[in-house]
Amino acid sequence: MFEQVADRLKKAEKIVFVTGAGISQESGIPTFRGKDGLWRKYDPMKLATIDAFYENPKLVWEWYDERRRNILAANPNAGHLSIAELEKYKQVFVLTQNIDGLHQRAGSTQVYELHGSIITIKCTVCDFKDKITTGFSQLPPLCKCGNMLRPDVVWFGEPLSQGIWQSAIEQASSCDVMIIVGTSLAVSPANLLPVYAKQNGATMIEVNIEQTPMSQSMDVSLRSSAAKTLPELVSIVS
Ligand code: BJW
Ligand code: ZN
Repeated sequence: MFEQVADRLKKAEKIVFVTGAGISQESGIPTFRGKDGLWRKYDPMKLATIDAFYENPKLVWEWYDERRRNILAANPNAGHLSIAELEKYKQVFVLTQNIDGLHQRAGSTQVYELHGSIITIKCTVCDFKDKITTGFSQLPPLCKCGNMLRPDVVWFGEPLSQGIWQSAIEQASSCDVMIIVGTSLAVSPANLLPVYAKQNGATMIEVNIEQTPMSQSMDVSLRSSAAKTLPELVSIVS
């Protein structure tokens, strides 16, 4: 079975990755639902919704600011780096649920951030949006217009950016191989992307230390860590 997949990987023109928190776990960034996952310690409804933000903006900001500092101190791992390296040989697109920017820092050039970015802030009222280059003198930080700034991430109940979502569907629907890495596929609509690829006849590969709801639909499921497995997969085509 693996040989057949290796052959399709070699012949593929376009490879699309769908990535989640698991790919950054080996960079020291915690996942959400795993053993040491963030949602085991914190209630997502108190930290990752717009209602929670308006109820306690300082608490939500303190949580994001601490995560932002951890993320900025982290480095891309062998998983991120090998996806970037694959661009030397194939057309590669990365559809990521991660907000950590590690794919871009690893050198990937075609990255769609489905759930936004922790490096960017936006105003809750006006159109202001910017990358954060320094720390904040107060939390929550305020916009020049006087209203609160918030992290530019997608919270529960919020729609994904329409443009990014449409592009993600297009890439998923037109790839030869989809490689799904380190996501529990618990969150919609991102968990539909493998369905689009499968419906269009893509070869499906999963890299995850645990089973997921889509494992049965895969051509091959590799039960091993992203930083160990992705370099091995990329070496097949290089
Ligand atoms: C390894 C590894 C290693 C570990 N190597 N593998 C009921 C009520 C309210 C809402 C809903 C509801 N039912 C459905 C919804 C919709 C909701 C949803 O899906 N909820 C479900 C959880 C039930 N979705 C939404 O609300 C989305 N918006 C939406 O649907 O809009 C519709 C709409 C239309 C019109 C008007 C209004 C709305 C938005 C979802 C936003 C998700 N946001 C978060 C947090 C924000 C960003 C942040 O702070 O970081 O995004 S939640 C969190 O989950 C984060 C992640 O991107 C996302 C996905 O998690 P991921 O990446 O899969 O991580 P884990 O931890 O789940 O899995 C890690 C995996 O890695 C595991 O499988 C491990 O085994 C593996 N692993 N180490 C390889 N080393
Ligand atoms: Zn403003």
